[in-house]
Amino acid sequence: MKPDKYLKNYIAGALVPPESGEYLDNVNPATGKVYSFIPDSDERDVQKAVEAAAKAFPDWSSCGVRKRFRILLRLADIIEQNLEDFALAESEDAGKPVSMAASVDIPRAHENLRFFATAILHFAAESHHMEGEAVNYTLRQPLGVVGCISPWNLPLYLFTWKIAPALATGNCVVGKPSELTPMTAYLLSKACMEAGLPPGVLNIVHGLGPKAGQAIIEHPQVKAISFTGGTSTGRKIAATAAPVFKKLSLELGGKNPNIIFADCDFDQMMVDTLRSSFSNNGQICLCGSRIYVERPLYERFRDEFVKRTQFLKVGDPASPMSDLGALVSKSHMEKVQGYLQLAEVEGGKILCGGTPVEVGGECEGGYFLRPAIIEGLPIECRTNQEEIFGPVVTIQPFDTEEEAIALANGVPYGLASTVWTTNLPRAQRVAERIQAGIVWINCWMLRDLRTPFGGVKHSGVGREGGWEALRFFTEAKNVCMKY
Ligand code: TXE
Repeated sequence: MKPDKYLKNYIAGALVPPESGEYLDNVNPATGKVYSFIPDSDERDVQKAVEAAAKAFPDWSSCGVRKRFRILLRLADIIEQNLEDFALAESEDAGKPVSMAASVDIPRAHENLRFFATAILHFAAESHHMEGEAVNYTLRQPLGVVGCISPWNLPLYLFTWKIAPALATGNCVVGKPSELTPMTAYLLSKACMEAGLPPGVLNIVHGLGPKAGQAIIEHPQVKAISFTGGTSTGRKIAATAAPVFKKLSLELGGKNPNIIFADCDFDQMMVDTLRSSFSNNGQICLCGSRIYVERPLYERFRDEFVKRTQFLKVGDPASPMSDLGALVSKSHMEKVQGYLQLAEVEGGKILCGGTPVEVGGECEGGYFLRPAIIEGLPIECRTNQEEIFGPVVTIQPFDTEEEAIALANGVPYGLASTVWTTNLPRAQRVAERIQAGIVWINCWMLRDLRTPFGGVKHSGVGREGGWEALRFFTEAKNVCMKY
């Protein structure tokens, strides 16, 4: 299943060009060169996609869970059978190492489909008995046409995380992947055709957020929006969708704390802290970007962390030797570099990294940056308050549990957090008090797809994962029957 030079929208079961006839450049971030073109779709394409979805809805929503289960499993199998092509496409589009796309992104995409395909077989609603008088039962009905909008950092992983529960519950979807990383969603449309997904059940419209994305949000027939992306985009989406009472699930930014106590398992903590800091160049909403270390361990931690970070190989995403590839775009790289300059203005000391890497060869024009560690910044400075979303972390010592919790909670975000200690009562005390949707104790990014996933404060509204996602994509209707 190979990428094409000119991508097409997937509407009503067919690959079609955009109504405008216009295309946007698609850049390979590892080379800085345009390598394909994506539809510059607008409200006319979205209208067609919504019409196709609305037409498909009566059959899809009433065909029974077993049929939906079988088709979604077939789709998962096709992705798995074409893992190499999908991984290469993801790497070329997003700049991440092929090894990462092949071991994390694409396997998780087919797992998402399998997880929700099977979950729907076990999904049940409640009943409430009023003794001697009546019984209430709850119907969980699909919403109709829903919108799924996903970002560039984990393209197919997050796109399937949304569309799988939406489709499993019987909705029809108009989806839009990020304009920066459209290729695996395009391959997914080919896979849907091969899997026999009925026309219109899933429609994929490519294009810019403020144009194609906004048209999906605004469309009166789109009943719910599931969005992952930046907090300011989430705010715009909420401002459009809330006044017309659309259901909203918003997974937004993070500024996640890692709290490391001196009694932790040092070796395991170091391995996972390196991962939580720099996996995918820090471009994962779950990455820890503020690291707080109990003072007796601080210097040992700092020296070892700097040493291991300097050892990370930044290079050609196609090479199996590369730990880190390119950042997703030129403008994102400039944003991250801007934060590094700001950190110095704010009085921070860059202990390592932060400089561009000349990879050379094919990758001469790519957006490569050495991972950076910054020391000496207070919690209230912008570097510690704003989401950078790059290979940049700050480190700081703390003296008491109370202080660590105050630091962890001292930002507007609240997505994920990590606590390292062998003192389990303390771990649980801290977990209770951290303002975040996710707390990892002595691990990072260990994911069970049944668990609720999402953030508090400016990190979002609602939860994905497990039953939460199936509930989001259905409307509860209580039926009360007197006897
Ligand atoms: O994301 P956007 P951007 C953070 C990260 C990053 C910042 C901005 O800090 O630097 O956000 O990144 C679509 N109506 N995260 O600007 O714009 C867009 O086309 C409807 C964190 O690249 O939020 C894309 O499909 N849709 C994050 C999706 O929204 C709109 C992952 C996300 O893009 C739209 C990505 C609109 N008005 C960035 N405007 C995470 N939490 O994982 C844009 N879009």
